Amino acid sequence: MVKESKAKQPPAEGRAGSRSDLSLEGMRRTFREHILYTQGRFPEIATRNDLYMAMAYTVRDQLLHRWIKTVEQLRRTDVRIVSYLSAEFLLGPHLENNLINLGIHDRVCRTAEQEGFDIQTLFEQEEEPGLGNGGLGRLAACYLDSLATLEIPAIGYGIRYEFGIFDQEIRDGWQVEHTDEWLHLGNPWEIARPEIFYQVSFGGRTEPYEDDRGRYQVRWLPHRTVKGVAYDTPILGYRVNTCNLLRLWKAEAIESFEFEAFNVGDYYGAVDQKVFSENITKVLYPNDEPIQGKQLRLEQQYFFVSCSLQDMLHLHKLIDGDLSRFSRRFAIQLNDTHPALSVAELMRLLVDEHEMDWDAAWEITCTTFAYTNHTLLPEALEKWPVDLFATLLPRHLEIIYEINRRFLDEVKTRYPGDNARVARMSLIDESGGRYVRMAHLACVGSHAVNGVAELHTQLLKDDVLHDFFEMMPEKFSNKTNGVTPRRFMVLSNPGLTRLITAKIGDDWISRSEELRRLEQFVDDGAFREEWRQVKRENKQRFARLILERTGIEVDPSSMFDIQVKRLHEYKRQHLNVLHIVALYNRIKLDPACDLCPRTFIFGGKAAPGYFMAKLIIKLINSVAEVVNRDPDVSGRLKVVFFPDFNVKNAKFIYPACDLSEQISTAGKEASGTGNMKFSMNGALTIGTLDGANVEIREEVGAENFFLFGLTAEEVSSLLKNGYQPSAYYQGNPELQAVIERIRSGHFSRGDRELFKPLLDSLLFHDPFLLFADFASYVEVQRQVDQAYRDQETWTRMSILNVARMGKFSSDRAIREYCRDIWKVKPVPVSLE
Ligand code: F58
Repeated sequence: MVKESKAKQPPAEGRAGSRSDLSLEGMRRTFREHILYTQGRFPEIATRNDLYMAMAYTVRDQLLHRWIKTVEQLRRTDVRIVSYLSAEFLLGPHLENNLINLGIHDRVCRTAEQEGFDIQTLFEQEEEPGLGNGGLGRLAACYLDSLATLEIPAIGYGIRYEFGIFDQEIRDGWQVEHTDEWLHLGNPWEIARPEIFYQVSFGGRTEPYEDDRGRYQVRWLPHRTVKGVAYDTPILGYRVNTCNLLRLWKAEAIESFEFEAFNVGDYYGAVDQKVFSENITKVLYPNDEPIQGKQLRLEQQYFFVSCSLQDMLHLHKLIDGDLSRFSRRFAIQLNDTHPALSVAELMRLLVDEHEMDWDAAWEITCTTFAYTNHTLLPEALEKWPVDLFATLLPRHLEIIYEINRRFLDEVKTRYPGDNARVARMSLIDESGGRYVRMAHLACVGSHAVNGVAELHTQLLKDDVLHDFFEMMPEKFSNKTNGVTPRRFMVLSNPGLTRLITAKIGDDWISRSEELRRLEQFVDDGAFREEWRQVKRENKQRFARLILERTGIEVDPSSMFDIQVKRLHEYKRQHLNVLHIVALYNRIKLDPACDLCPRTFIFGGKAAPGYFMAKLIIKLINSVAEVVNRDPDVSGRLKVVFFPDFNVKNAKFIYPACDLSEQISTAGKEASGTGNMKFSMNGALTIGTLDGANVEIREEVGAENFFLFGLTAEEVSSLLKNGYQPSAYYQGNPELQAVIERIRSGHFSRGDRELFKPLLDSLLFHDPFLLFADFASYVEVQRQVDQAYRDQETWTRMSILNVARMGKFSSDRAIREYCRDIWKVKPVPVSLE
């Protein structure tokens, strides 16, 4: 793995003999002590989990040592702290990542090997905290890594779900969901803080009163109150001493039992109250689109927002005391609209609880918050029924009405007589039922609003948030997403990391622009051969895992063509399937036809209630079953659905890829981040001009990217002018044959009904324009097939992809947020 350059290593600090001793001997001793005194085990009978736990505690000691130093440094400096509010953090396993960031990964692995100790099985033992659905949650995790690496004081705030994203099993080709019991063997990375808790109330009514200064005030008389308890996870930066916190909230009953109810004999009523409270943080909603109107989801959002803001106010009071300076202490980023209630809650805390004037409170609120939008799908914009709001958060609804009243006054002044605009911009949607529009609340209550890729930001300005952009253009900016090279290169792809580091040193790990220096080796044949060797080994490693998890044997010398991401019609996994069936048809027509051997690999979870997405999984598996067994295919095509795609097994997938499928309908994918992870690991992309694909292509060069399909503009005008999928269908015999092959029941044991809903949707609606893009996709896939035959050229393209992907490090993204939005600077931490 990475060679640890002495210069970059923080000093081997820590008092000898103490738990912060980072020497091998010191860590060995701490490890033995944790087996005995933390796990309470005799080493001879320690289980694999005991060993993993002891190892994790040994590493955590190192993190906490650095966290203490970070806090001490913050106490000495008057700095602004970034507070990243997100309903999801998809962290992935901690152990190996922390070893890398501590700079001791290779040393620990080498020593373990010498002592005959299989450290890989310890890494395997860790259950990942799957506290997120997909891109948005994983982005939050990458940003925490970069914040710490850039030595920015920061706190992540979120929800400690007892059950994260479900585990996926494939049974008879269908997705089956299992509860994610990530906490069942304990979580050594978190520190429970039973003494850090806040009360959060729900329901009831409000009541006006006059305060002692004769001012109009409102008090909220809630119906019920729960307690939020803090659980902290230390987040260490890469080879720096900054160790920030991720603070997740767990809901508990205020008292274990309501004693009054208990005493009058209502034992079950009392227990109900406890169960009711704890329900709030029981489970992550497994949808990658919002579920509108689910009360528990709104409770989750308010619960974590309220705990987090109360915590920030508490911390601020400890350090400063003057609330008017709150926004100088905290820069709060809203990760999508899930925490947008913060705007109303901060106003409530300042105005009702701290008796601040509305205008002063509003000024603080707007200077504190910034909002990131992550979607372009209009149906994915969150809105909550006003009735539900009134029942659950009556005071917040009043505050939102007041914010709206003042805001719409401004709109009316700016655009006199433009009633349509007022209706469009209102925080309340009254176009059919009444709803609170969370994106509008976030826009109005923030000083900065950003999209996550250039194209996405442009479409926000032109379309989704056009009125807001027109009225306050200065708020809008773009912050193209990035991913952390620590997890997605160093940890996932040790072979490539070693090869790159041998050529250009290891600075690129925290200065990703340095990767450009690889370009000078692109003409070096020996280097290209080493590059291919790394890819070969990664493919062999993944092939073994595929065999273990699916029973399917794949050929590592075939092209690995991979699409892993949440299942969604706009992401068009089924377009990929149509192409596979087209190739299959060609083979059936001409068994000798010349095709470059390919292994098509899919992975991703479908929302449990999303019928079409689940049917697409079934289709992939059905096609796989037939294609993989057909003797005519004779190994030229293989199709695999790799089950339970998550952060833990992603490390085997990205590095093994030759061709990355980023084929969403243009204008639908806000950014995508998987596209970055693949390209950084030397895969070439076949993709549309959507999300960050546009910028990836710009960076790596059009000649190193397989582009196909309509542009966002073409998509939108086609839809506007009445798109007819049948026109494309009639004009394309190959497409007809593909559809006919599926319709005939060839992949469903003669069942012509099974895939009918999917085919009908395509033939009669095709909202994501698969038919319109089919011909172009198939043609570019033909070019891919040709290109892969020339391995020398392919390798050049692969090297250039990696060399030119520096922009897509989350370090770059976080630097931009720091400079343009949060106005914060690094605060180095020393261990002295
Ligand atoms: C994703 N959104 C975007 N939402 O789809 C993707 O293009 C982008 O790269 C990524 O955010 C990061 O910016 C996304 O993952 C969710 O999962 C939400 C979960 C909660 C319900 C609503 C969707």
